[in-house]
Amino acid sequence: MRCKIVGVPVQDGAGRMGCDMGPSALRAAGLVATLEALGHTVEDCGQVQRGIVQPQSHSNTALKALPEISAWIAAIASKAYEASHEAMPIFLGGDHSISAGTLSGVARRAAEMARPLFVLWLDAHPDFHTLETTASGNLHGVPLAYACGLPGFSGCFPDLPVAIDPLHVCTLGLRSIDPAERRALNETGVTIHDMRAIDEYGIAPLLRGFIERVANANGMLHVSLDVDFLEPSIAPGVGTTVPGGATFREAHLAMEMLCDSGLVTSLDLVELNPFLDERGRTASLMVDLTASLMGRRIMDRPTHSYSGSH
Ligand code: NNH
Ligand code: MN
Ligand code: MN
Ligand code: MN
Repeated sequence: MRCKIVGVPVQDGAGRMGCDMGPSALRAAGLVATLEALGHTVEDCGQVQRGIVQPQSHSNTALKALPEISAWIAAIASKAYEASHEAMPIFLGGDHSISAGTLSGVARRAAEMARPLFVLWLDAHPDFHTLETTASGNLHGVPLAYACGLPGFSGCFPDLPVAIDPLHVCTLGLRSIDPAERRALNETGVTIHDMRAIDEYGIAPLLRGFIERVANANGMLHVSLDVDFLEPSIAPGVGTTVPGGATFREAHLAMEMLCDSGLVTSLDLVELNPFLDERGRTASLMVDLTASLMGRRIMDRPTHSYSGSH
């Protein structure tokens, strides 16, 4: 596969500083060499540059860095559209506000190709606030709502070229949902496989159901992987740890199943905060998960293809 690495050093959307070092840490953990060793052609496109910041105000006075994030989204969206031309873009965050831009850009690409865009959101949080409902004011809490066309973003964030159908969005791993997000998720019909569902049914049947929907619709699939999807004891390098996350094997299994599906067309690796990491272990885990998504496997064929005698 042809991969394009796009660094997106945004930190203003998170509550604490350090995510701007995420792209460097992912590169230092060997992302490019890892993908090349799996047989992919990799082009490192360097870092996105923020657009011009226009002064802005909003009735929600809790909002932090609205003009800066808005300028980032515009620049990221155009880069995402460009990088998704006959290549698989891998966006290195940066906090999760970058996905407002990556989703906008890849949704425009999918519309142009007349294919539906599906989104798999791997996160402890749904990031489904609007500019009105966020109480923290941290704009990494809004990108999925923006990309799905929820009201209240116009005039503040760049106009969306095309909104994503919430019925094409599946969240996996949620365990921290604010009341306003809960209401909006219920109203829009986003699929929610929260941690309880993963505990109760296992991650494989939940993910398989979504993959089948994408395949049946000939969809494109954007995967957005927030570090805090993972259990904090294995992934400490993130500002918003929530106990009870996906285990090492649950996360790898999800990536392996996505790889086997052949459906993934773009990827975000977000919320890595190298300032909070322990000797690069979270960065390395994110690279290893990307390797599983891109073809590294325990045996040289999928386990489910084994048949006959044992
Ligand atoms: N919902 C909370 C907020 O809006 C937390 C969001 N933090 C995240 N999202 N890390 O993935 O502030
Ligand atoms: Mn997130
Ligand atoms: Mn999160
Ligand atoms: Mn549909």
